[in-house]
Amino acid sequence: MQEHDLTIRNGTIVTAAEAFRGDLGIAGGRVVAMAARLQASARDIDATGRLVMPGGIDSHCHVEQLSSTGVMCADDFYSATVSAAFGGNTTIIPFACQHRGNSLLEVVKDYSERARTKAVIDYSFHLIVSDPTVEAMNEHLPQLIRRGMTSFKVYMTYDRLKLDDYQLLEVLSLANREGALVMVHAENNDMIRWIAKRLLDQGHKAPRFHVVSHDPVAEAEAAHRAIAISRLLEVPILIVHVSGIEAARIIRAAQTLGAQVYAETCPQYLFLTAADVDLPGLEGAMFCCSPPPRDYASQEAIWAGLTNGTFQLFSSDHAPYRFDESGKLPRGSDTTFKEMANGVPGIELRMPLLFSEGVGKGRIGLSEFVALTSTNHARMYGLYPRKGTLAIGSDADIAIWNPDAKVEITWSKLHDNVGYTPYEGRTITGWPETVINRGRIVLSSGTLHAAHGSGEFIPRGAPGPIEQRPAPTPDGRLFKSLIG
Ligand code: DUC
Ligand code: ZN
Ligand code: ZN
Repeated sequence: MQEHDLTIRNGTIVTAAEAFRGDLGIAGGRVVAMAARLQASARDIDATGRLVMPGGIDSHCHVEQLSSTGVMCADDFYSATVSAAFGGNTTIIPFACQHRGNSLLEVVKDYSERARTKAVIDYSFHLIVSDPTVEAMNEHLPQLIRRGMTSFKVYMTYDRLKLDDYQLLEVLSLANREGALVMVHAENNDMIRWIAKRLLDQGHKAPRFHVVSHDPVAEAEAAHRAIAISRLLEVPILIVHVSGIEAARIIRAAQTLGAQVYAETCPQYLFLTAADVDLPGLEGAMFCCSPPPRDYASQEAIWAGLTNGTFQLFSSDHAPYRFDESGKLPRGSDTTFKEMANGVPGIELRMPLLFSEGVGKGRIGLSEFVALTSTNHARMYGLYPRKGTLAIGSDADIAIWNPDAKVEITWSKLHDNVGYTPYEGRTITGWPETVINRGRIVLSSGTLHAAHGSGEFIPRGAPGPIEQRPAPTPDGRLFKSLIG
């Protein structure tokens, strides 16, 4: 009989397809046995009353990244991966960000070096492409794709990052040719700029005007345009951090037409609204991200999108900036909404929040939770089946959850370097107690065991298809076309 380095017994194993009582055997960093009963190995975890799930994959987080205005994130690869691990993750995919004038090869070299000595869980990189020069397009991107960075993010907004439509066409067509996936930040730059200028001219500087300037129509228009570009080329596209009801509907409509449009949403669009940004003084800056949190109708539409198949991915968009001059408030109390660093933290709370409010409140099932937080990320970004599932031969990337643990959220219990959480004071139910990455126990019972630099870079394969669920048409035409 095969010797196991570690066994996990008596738990409920959950994958994106099923949940069943079973035991896991791990050897050489991989799952090598799954059975109703296994003998305990020398190292054995009793998972009675616990859920044994694939470790989370947070495929949208900003770590040790310089913003386009020169602000460095508050989390480096150490604090970000520790925080991610405490939130049940075993892999993160942050962004190696090209600013204009930068060589993508140099950007990746520098980013790899930063990660190598610090990460405590596995990681890969997306690229951010802001300067698609001939050299970047013809040489650097194809080379980096071959080295396993098979996805890149492009921006339709932010003056110093945005691509125009022609450039978007070029980047999508290259991605298709070379086997990569394009992630799009969809907001109309000129609409936002135009509104913001008029607000500032009239003396409206407070954080809540950030939400006013990032009107939902700006998001919906850009989503529609990005989809049109993708349809024109018949190339898949992924619209990230969808916040509003209108954008969600536009994406759903395109999916119903058969367009290869995928979408991601994030905790801030389920659990925050514009009212959170409307606080006295500058405090609302702690809740400002782009696109911004919206209203209850949008929250409901985002929940609906998680269950009806509009969204394949639930990511954090962790963008860690402290509430001080190093991040949110570069000009102290004089900072206007246009000058604040954009983004909210969420790498540790992404899964606990969704588990508590989604699974715990009956909005999504356990397997949907696993799909939205892990399996679909692995499939979408070319990590499957090595990661994102529990199967013979997969990496032993596992989070063991106590579904009954009650936790009052307070920043001092978290492990990021941000200094606050937008979810302070909420009580949630369910928390990952033990996290295992490639068979290594990264943490258990609140104690970190993993050393700096023990996480590995994981090169990724071609982006994989995810089954899209067509929307039922209200008048039954889809049904009729199927049976003649
Ligand atoms: N918006 C982004 O596009 N990126 C980081 C954070 C944010 O709010
Ligand atoms: Zn973005
Ligand atoms: Zn982001």
